Amino acid sequence: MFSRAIMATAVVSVLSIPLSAVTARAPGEAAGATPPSGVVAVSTGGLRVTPQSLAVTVEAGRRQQSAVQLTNVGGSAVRWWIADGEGAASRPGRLGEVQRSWAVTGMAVGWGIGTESGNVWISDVDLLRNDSYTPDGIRRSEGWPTPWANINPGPLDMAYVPSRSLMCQVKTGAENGIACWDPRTGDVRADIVGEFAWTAAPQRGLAYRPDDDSFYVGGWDQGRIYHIRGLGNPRPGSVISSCVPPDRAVAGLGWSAGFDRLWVATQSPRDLVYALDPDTCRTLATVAPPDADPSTGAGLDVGPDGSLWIMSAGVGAPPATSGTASQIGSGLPVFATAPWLAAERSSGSLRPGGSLRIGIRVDATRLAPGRYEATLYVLSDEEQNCLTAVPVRLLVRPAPH
Ligand SMILES: [Ca+2]
Repeated sequence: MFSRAIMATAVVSVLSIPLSAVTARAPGEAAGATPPSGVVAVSTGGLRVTPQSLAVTVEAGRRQQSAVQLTNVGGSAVRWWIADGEGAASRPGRLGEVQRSWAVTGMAVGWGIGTESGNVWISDVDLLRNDSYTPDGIRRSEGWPTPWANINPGPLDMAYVPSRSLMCQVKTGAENGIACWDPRTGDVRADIVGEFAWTAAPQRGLAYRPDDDSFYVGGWDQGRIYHIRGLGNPRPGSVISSCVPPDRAVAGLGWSAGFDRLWVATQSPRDLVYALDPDTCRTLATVAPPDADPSTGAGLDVGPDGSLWIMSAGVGAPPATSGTASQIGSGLPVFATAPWLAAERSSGSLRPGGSLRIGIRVDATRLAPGRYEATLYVLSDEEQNCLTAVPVRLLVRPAPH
């Protein structure tokens, strides 16, 4: 019967939180089945997430309610975010963990960076070119001049638009704007120019946000980050909102989907990289680049695995360096939302000792009978980015005839 449709593996909480709403039996298991050994709770710093996994059974065409419990067992307040992703957990690199770092070869002054189809594109602001590299820094043959970019500053930060297979890039000079080019030919296929608050001055950093086809653009001339409409909108480039980041020396921008974080590289004495709330520019995390050179922060991109690609710009003068590209962990996974799963709240904060039950909705109204897998990601700001992944297994049973 429907009233017995939800079942999950029993999980014990050390806090004696009533888990009746989220603990039940998997199909075929006896009541009160022993939980997996060692499974008590998952902790990310001070934030404990229970249960450690959810198993739900529901009849096709039905909805079901489950829940997770967040408890702050640490000594200070934590902010948290929760999101659902399809499939098994994607494990990101730890924030700031250096995965790759290489000197850019064959360039004068490497500056902007963007990734697509396994290529790492880097712009040369002195030779006015974009060239492609393997993720390990081997220069590939694909590379194109940028006659549309004026010298000083030249072609700057990049952001790939997957739906159009175009690399978009900040251009400055006679016309401040964005040029979008075909990585296979170098030809500009679209651009965004016009009279906007952000085209009144040169910009540096560019990020693309696929869920609403928009860009973020910003630079140190204005010290402001603009959220602007993308190419598929009636008025590309028009401003949706803007905010002022904690360090106004904006050089590069990147976007992490799922948890909606805007990454900002700065060209400052410390060259810090910030994760910001995209609506308010509030700082959510910071990370220092792997190189110690001051005031070389430049382009930034979020790679297909969620990691950050950052450029330390070449200096161009003796002893010349053409720049360093580094891939570092963001602490954030890459995932697509699970259409049948939803948390009732997406973010909040918890004081020490505080506890919160978050309803989880499972919707099988559009699912065929079968097994489905998803993950609930709970992120907290303890030690900046702490992630807990809660696997969700769903069995959809045929509706009774
Ligand atoms: Ca970028």
